[in-house]
Amino acid sequence: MLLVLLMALLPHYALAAQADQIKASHAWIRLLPGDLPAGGYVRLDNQGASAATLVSVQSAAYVSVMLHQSAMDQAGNSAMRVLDRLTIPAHGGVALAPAGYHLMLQQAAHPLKPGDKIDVTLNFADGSHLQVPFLIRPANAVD
Ligand SMILES: [Cu+2]
Repeated sequence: MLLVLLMALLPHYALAAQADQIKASHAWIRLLPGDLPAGGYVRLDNQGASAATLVSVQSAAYVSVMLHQSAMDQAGNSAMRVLDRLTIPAHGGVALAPAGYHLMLQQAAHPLKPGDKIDVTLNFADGSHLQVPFLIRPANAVD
């Protein structure tokens, strides 16, 4: 009887949706003039007992959204690389912030201005999704 009960319960723990474990905060986008790509920033905290892995990001407001990491190259220049995944450890957090991990949003579907809010969808490795409202901020916003 106990074994049956355990077998009934365990899959629920094993399959806790990654998106449900994540709390997003301080989500914002730095708008740059013209066709320059915008940077997207957010703090992601994992309140679950297993890691959550972000595998892609999308928004109806932009044609393309990529996950990037800024870092210094060996010559001391700031460079960006594309990440195909970003893992948020169990009971841990990852900050997407200027000069580090960030979203790169290209080709706004329609004009945006500071104060607007757009929805961005975070897609996790288990197929779960988290929709997060991002505040549009001006080019001189830093944090
Ligand atoms: Cu970038």
